[in-house]
Formats: sequence, C-alpha cells, structure tokens
Amino acid sequence: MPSLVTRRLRLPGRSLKLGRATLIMGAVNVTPDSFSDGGRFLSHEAAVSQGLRLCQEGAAILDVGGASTRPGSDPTPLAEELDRVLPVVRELKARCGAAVSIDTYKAEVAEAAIAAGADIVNDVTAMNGDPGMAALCAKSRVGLVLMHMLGTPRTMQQDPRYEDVVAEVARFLDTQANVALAAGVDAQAIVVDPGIGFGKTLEHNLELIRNLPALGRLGYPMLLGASRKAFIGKLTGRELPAERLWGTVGAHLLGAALGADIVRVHDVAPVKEALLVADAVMAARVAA
Ligand code: HH2
Repeated sequence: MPSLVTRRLRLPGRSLKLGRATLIMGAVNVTPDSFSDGGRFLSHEAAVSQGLRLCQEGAAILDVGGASTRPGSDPTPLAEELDRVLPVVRELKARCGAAVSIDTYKAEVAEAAIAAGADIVNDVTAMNGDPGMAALCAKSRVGLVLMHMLGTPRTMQQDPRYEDVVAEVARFLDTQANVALAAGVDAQAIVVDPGIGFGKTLEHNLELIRNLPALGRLGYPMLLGASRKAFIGKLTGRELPAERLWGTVGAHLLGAALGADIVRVHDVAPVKEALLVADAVMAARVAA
C-alpha cells in the first residue's frame, strides 16, 4: 500500500514489512467442506504439502483453517478443529519461513495453535465469537486479523442489508480494533478486513473493494480476501470456484492498488507474479 512511512505488522519475535510489496496469505484449508477446495487438503500430508508449496510460491503467511465458514455452514466441533489444525501448524512452522496464521474464532483453538507456533490469529468474527480472544491475543503478542461479518455463516447470505455498507463496516472494524487495544493488543499487531462475501451481496462486495481507501483511513493494515468467491463467479460466469483465478487476480490487483497490504488467496503463484508487476508500478509512490 502506498505510504510515506515504513509500516510493519508486529508478530512474536519478528515483524513483517508492509508497503513496497503486497504480502500474500496462502489459504490452507484442512477441511472436508470449504467452498473453494473442500476435501483436497483434509489429510495431514496433503495440507502440509500444500502449505509448503504456497510458501515456495511466495506466500509470506500461511493461513491454516480447520473449520469452513462458507455460507450455510454449521460450526465444526472443537475437538475436530483442534485435530485438523494443530499438527499442520506445527509442521509448517518447523519446515518453512512463512508466518503461520490460525483461521479460527475459538480462543481454545487459537491458544493451542499459538503454542504450536502460530504467529497470527485470523478471526472472522473479529472477537465476537469468543470472549476470551482479545485477552489471549494481547497476552501472546500475536498478530490479530479482525474481519467483518454480518450475522453467522449459517445465515449471513440470506438477504444481507446495510444503510451504508462502507460506513457500517468501517465503524465495526474501528470498534473492534478499540476493543482489542483496550485488552492490551499492540496497535501494530492489528489488521482489518472488510470480509468479502461474509453477509454481502455482489454490490456490497464491489462497494467495499471500491472504497478500500476509506477503510485504510482507520490506520491499520488491511487484508482483502476475495479469492474464488461467489461474486467473482457472478461477474465472470465461472460456476466452479477453482475456475475463478482470473477474476481473483483482477480483484486483488485492484485491492492492492486501493490499499490492501495483504491478500488472502488460494492460488499464490499467479497472484504473486501479478503483484510483482503491480507493486513495481506503484513503487514510486512508496517511500519505504
Ligand atoms: N475468507 C475465507 C476464510 N477466512 N479470513 C479472512 N480474514 N478474510 C477472508 O476473506 C476469509 C477468511 C473463506 O475462504 P475459504 O477459507 O477458502 O473457505 P471456507 O471458509 O469455506 O473454508
């Protein structure tokens, strides 16, 4: 994201530089039912080799998730989520240099994943899913992604409505960031995310991407996760999520140009190459 000062995302024992290069978070779904790639990486071996591949392709962060949050989904039992993610987090942390994030809203899963080496908690409920999350992140000094969602995955796509989607998402993220700060989370450890596809129509998603600069004015690094999502299918006519790569590249290049510091994608290699060009074009606008 263009900026006049060097910005960093503070993690335990290190920090990730933001600015000149848009960082890529590669999704590693250790699930049977993710909308995008459900079942492909459910076994430990498949998940680890996918994570290592994404790391080699240029992911700065590997986002390990053991519970799908696709529209209509029910929560995953705690024990099952723990069984899926912990060995994968541990092995990826040991075998590659990328930061590891845990995609969960459960403090118990986050705590165990942090003990296994996770550097970031990616919470799609922005701490509304578990009252213990803010204190855990403050105590562990991990990075914390706060994402906006309207309702719950079970119901979020049933006629989502806003008076002003950009203003409401911005207000929510600001409020949740203040809750995190009050709990003792470092300001430089917080990332905000509009939550593309989480309780949003096609128009809501487009409006949020178009208005990323407004969310950037909150003062936190921004993450954009549009990879393979339904709105891309609607615009391109691609029904299968795995065929939505070109739309995914388009959404994230534009997102980077509009201020996203981190993009969360399933296809790291093509997005990395596209971002190398986009970031080079934007580099003259960056002092860092
Ligand atoms: N999107 C998904 C999952 N986690 N986290 C953040 N911060 N932002 C996002 O946009 C986001 C996210 C959905 O993608 P995927 O993991 O592929 O699907 P599923 O939830 O079905 O596992």
